Amino acid sequence: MKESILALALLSAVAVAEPSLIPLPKEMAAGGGEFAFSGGTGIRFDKDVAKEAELFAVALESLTGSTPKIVREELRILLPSEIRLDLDDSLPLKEGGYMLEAGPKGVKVTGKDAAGVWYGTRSLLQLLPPPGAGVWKDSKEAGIPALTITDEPRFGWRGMHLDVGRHFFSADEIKGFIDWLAFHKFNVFHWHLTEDQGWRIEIKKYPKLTEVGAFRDSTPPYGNRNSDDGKRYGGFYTQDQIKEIVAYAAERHVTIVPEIDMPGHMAAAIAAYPQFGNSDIPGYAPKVMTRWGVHPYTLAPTEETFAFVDDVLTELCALFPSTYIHIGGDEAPKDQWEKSPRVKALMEKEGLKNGHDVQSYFIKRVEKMLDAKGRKLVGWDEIREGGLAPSATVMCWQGDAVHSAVASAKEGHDVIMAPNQRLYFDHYQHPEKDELAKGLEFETIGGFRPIDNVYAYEPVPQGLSPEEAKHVIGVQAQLWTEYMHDWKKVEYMAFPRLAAVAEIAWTPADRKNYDSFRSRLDGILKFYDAAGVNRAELPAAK
Ligand code: TNX
Repeated sequence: MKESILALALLSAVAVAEPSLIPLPKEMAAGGGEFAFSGGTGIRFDKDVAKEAELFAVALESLTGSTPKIVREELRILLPSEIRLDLDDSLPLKEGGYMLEAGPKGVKVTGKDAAGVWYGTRSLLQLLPPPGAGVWKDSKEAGIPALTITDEPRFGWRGMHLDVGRHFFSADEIKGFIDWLAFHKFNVFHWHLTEDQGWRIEIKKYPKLTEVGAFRDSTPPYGNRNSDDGKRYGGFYTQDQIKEIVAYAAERHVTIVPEIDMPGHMAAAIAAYPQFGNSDIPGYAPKVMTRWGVHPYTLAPTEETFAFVDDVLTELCALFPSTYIHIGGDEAPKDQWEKSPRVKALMEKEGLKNGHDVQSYFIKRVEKMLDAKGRKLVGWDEIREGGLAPSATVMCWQGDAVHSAVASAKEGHDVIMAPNQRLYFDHYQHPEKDELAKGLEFETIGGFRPIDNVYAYEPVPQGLSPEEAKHVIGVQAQLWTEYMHDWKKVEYMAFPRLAAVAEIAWTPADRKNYDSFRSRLDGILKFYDAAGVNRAELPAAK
């Protein structure tokens, strides 16, 4: 008897302690009673978080179906019950930290900064009954359990990447995705804007980048990666669209880190402006690529090309306020450089021994350009080739990413963990044969990465001292889209695995527990499902 009472007490403690919040907060303590949320509940806000209050009201409206009143703190307007949004920069929390106190008399979210208020309101949304719950159709009254949350992010870079080069997605699809990132407290959207198969950003000084580079003649169809569908394909974002998306993300506390991938993965740009490639080699005939994989076309390390790169970065920096600018650097074959008389002359002049030295020379030149614009360079592992540029941040992706991360951190460079073996969402989440049995459009690049394996990932590699480990500034999942021909497929590959990454990036490592995550995920799935997200199926929670 005693035992069953104890078991019951434990059960209810768990139920109170673990509402369906993803990512799980750092600390949560249950209080007594509950807050009665109703159609009359309004929002009272500090004037410095007016935008956060407005967007919270919009989110509440889309959840509950009724529009809450919002009033500025200093106005003496009485509300029947209220959620208060405040700022307190003396809170002993990291940037983005907040406290959420819910009790019978009201709910208060206090942010260390505006981001903290934003995250607090995201938690609050997840504490309410999910969309589709009966209460929102009937009484519009719901109880929020009394509790106190004290929360802050584990990592400063909580990223999600999306390749729009292989396939192009509309501005509205991008905005919708940013909403989901914000819902899970991600703060970086890494927008991979250029590829061999398509250049997707309007650059005013070089109109052919999009006139020519944004379109290809064919795409490999699902089911046969070595063939061609023969259909012209393409698209790009205008600078006006980009400005709008950047502002949309900023209001949701998401920074967009743009990537212009160079010196490799540049075939589309080189097709548009052949003079910036290695035009002095035999058989030179650049075109926008129609097959996946690694292609030989690289930028030439000439002054003319560096001026082009500088111009592109100037326009890019005017559009994207992000401190970090991603310059790619991955998979740049050295074949063309080895054949180019111009590159040979440069190597002699600069004392460069091999292709890796040329790559390092290239990246260091680009770093200086970004430096002059007050920005920081981030690039994939291969920017290590021939020696890292002095202030570069490395996005570690090869294999488990440990080798590059440990070496870079020990050299004093910041790193972001984005391992191919753990966080590549272009890999299958169910066994390949089960997926392909559903149809060719379920094809992926390969690999197997179920959500529990994603969840188990620990970003800080072993072999770093506590001081060195501080260089691990964050973690990121990647969506490479060779095998994602439309937005439905992107959603299928991203959801619900991105929820696991949100928790890896935010929640203290010692609070992580897969069974708890899986049961909380059931509540979150209701949000996805209500919005019609084409998520993957999951095994039932235990
Ligand atoms: C490697 S990761 C690439 C991408 C591909 C991806 C496919 C990286 C920096 N480069 O170009 O799309 O593999 O998984």
